[in-house]
Amino acid sequence: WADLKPAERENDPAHLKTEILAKLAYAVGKDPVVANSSDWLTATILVVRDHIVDRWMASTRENYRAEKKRVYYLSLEFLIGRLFRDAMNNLELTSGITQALSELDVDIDFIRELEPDAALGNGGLGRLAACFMESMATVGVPAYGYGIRYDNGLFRQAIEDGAQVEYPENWLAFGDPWEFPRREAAYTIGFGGSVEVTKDWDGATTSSWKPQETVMATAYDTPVVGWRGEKVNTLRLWRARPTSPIKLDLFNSGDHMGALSESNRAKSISRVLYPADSSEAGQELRLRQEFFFTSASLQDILRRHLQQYDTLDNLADKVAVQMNDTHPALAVAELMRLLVDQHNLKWDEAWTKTQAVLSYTNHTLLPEALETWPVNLVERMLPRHMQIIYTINARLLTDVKTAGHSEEILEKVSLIDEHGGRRVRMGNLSFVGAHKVNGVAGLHSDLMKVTVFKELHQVFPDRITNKTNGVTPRRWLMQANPGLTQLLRDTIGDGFMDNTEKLRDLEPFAQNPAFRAKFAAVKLENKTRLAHLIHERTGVKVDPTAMFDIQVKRMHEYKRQHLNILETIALYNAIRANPHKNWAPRVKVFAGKAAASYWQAKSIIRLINDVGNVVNNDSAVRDLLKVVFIPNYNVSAAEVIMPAADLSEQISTAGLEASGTGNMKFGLSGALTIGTLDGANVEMLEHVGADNIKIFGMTAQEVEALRIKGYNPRATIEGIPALKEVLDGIASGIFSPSDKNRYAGLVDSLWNSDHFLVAADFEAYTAAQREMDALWHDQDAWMTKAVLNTARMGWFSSDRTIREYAQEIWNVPTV
Ligand code: 26V
Repeated sequence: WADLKPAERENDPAHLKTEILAKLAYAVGKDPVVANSSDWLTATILVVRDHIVDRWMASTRENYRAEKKRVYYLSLEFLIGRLFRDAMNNLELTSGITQALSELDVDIDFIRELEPDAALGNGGLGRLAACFMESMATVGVPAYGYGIRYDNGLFRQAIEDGAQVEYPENWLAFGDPWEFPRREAAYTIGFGGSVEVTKDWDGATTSSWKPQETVMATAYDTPVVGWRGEKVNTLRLWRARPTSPIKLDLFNSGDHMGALSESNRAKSISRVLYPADSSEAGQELRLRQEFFFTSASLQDILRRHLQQYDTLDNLADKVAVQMNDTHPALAVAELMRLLVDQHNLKWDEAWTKTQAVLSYTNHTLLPEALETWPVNLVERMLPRHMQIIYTINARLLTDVKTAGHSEEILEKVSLIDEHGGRRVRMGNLSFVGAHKVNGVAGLHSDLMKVTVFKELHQVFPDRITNKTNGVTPRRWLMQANPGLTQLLRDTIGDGFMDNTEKLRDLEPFAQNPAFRAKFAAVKLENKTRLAHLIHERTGVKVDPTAMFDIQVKRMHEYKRQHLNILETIALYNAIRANPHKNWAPRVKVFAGKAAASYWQAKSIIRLINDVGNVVNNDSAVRDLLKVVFIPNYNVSAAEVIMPAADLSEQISTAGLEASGTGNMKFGLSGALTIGTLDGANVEMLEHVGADNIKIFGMTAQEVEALRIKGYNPRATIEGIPALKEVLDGIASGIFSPSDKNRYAGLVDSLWNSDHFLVAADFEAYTAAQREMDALWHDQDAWMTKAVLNTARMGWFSSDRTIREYAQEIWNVPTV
């Protein structure tokens, strides 16, 4: 023991075993002979957590001592998943803990799966926030994530009779061993009421908001450990509590329900994650969530700053606040209110600071996902903030007018949309209150300048910048794909683990048959693991040697899972017509949740399941085609799915997928991409080279041109016999014999509007798929491309993305 180096000492199995047994006894309260698997998991997590805590306190202390600038990432979503393997891996304790547990007769892979998957997010935006937290710790950016500690995360999806059914999720049922409740960090959040204006002795006025209702925000902290455990940051999630648990006067007068209703109204703010990632949330509760976590976070930030510096003069030198989409956009008005009304700054001074501190990331151009709130709702819920928004707007419009811009531009940059009921434009509010505004991939950032923010970009041409997304290679390569990681270490050494650009050293091995064989063997092992999961969850047996062709992501018409399933049906028809042709055996894998009220998306899920039912039981296609829908896609499922793909489907209508991040996770594990020129696919093409990615279909420009010219889906479908046959088949009830009209809505919408241009891209997609078939038959060529994908994906690490934010938006150093 004494001879071991500190790192080895920490990872010493004998020592870890003692620590686990101690936790089991004194924290869990169990004797090893009666402890169940969950008890062992809790005890082990608490041991790992102890190893994090020393580094956490050291990081926090050092950041304070060196007066480092802190970055605050405000996000309504953090799609974290499980933390056990992540924390162990980053502390490099995996081997020690595995051995310690095995000596205790505990199977680490079994208990690992008992940890709930923390799904405090919907999809890409929430998972990006989680990758960013890990990368900020890794590159040494002192950072806090701020969000909401939802009692219930994203619903659990079951497939019943082929259709999605939603069940509540309860990740906190047995408590969360990672979190530290911070009773001392609590803030009062106001709602409603009125604004009082007082005149000072010199005639200046002070406004003061008298809320009618108050709610407490209390903090729960989770440490976020970076790679090699060097730095540890904090994820601080707010929980809503009533300011007074029950109204005693009501309670004593016998109105027990009335006394509790106010308490429930408060608690409901942090009850549940909104399970939609587009289309207006609209409800008042959503706006209450947005203000609740924004206000609590800003109060906490100012308190921490003043505690350390006792002045706000240096606020912008020491604080950067990133708004993840417009969900925290009220930060613009709330920071102004805190600075002007509570800390007595002059308006102009406060505005300069606000803009210098805040920046904003846009994640979508879909019109239905751009937030606006009715002026009368904001006025009622946040009267002082509405005044502040009006003042910001008045000054903005004056400046823009003075600069000589037209009436038309004025109307578009205004924070208020005056058409059809007055609404506050949260995108414009965020843009105007921020010093930098970024998109999440090159194409997306360019499109922002000519669509949603066209006029604001004309007025503030230096504000929009691009920060192409990335994913953390620790979770998505090292942890999810240990087989490949080991092969890479044996082949090119460990350098890529600290700098993914070094994956480039793999390039020459793409031409090496012996290496390709090992690469293929790892892939087959990963596919076998996925085949087990598919069998477990769907009852369908799939052949791991077939091509695994995978589309997993939220269900959305713009992502075009229907293009994929329609082409699958066409393939099925072709196989039946010509069963002895040299087809490439394929397993078509789908997974993803639909928002509960999104009928068309749910209809697509059902169609995929219905098609699977027919295809998988048709002896005529033998094992040439299988179609499976894996229920309840989440981070943990993704960790099994991504490393097992041969082909990654990234087929959104060009111009509509802001970036995509699944595309990067697939690519890292050596999947080939079939995709449109959309989002980050464009940059993947640049990095992996045109020979190693299959791009098809219309470009964003062509999409726009076709829409302007007028798109006729009926004529398009009539011109593609294979597609017409597919649609007629679906409409005639081939896949839904018990309910022949089940897909009338879906099929009609394709014939009559096809807003996402499925028919327009159908032939290009089919041709691209047949090219992939041909390539599959040349396994040497396929594997060469697969290796080159892994070798050239290093740039898509979220470490690179975070370094760019640090340098160009936050002005903080990285290590
Ligand atoms: C919008 C709304 C609208 C109201 C209901 C609740 C809600 C929740 C989330 C959103 C915004 C979703 C935007 C989003 O997730 N965008 C995705 O962001 C990824 C990370 O940047 C990116 O890779 C995906 O392409 C993009 O769709």
